Amino acid sequence: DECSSNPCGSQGSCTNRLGSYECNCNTGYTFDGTTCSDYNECSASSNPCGSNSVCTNSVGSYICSCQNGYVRSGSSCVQDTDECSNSALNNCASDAVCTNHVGSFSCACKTGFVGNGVTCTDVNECEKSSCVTNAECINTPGSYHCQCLTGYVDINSLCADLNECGSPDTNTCADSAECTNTAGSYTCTCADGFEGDGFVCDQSKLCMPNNRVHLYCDIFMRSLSKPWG
Ligand SMILES: [Ca+2]
Ligand SMILES: [Ca+2]
Ligand SMILES: [Ca+2]
Repeated sequence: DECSSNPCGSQGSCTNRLGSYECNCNTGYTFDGTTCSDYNECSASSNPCGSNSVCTNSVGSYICSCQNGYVRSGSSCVQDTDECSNSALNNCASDAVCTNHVGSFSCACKTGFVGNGVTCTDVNECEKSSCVTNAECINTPGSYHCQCLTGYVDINSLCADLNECGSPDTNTCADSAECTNTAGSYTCTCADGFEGDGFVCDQSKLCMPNNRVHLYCDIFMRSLSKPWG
């Protein structure tokens, strides 16, 4: 009984015959006269992978891949053009993403835009999005941002009133005017003895050199020498 020495190997079953034996090999293996060895499917007269493909033999099986310039579509290899690689080959909008498919392509609007991919329109997020109090929404192509209103400053993503009176750099009150901070702005008021709109304050006529006898002006002129030098 030749089968007792397992001549067919691990990939086949052995049948004892009179003075001989027979190997019944597993799929992917063939009887080479002695044992069950790998069968090279790729050596068959017709490519088992089909047209436009490359067959690569492996132990007990084989692998199919597509030739250069071809892509897999189901179980066959077909020629495809990457329409996305050339804007002349697709009609996607400039604000869209082009995706290549076998035999076709598709367009989808980028984030922040709406449309069918061929036409994409900016979403005006400011119609819905709510910025914090005292901020305005600025719509931009594909996005938006929030910006504190004039007179407010961004502090921890909130818009807080700017105290313009805290620094001469942030107000244009006249030197002889009093600055008063308000929500979102400030006011300037000419000091006593001065006349004007707060931004330009002229010395009151009361205090002109030829008119200094006025009691009020006298008090005022004395006070001037301290805070305003
Ligand atoms: Ca394509
Ligand atoms: Ca937008
Ligand atoms: Ca203010």
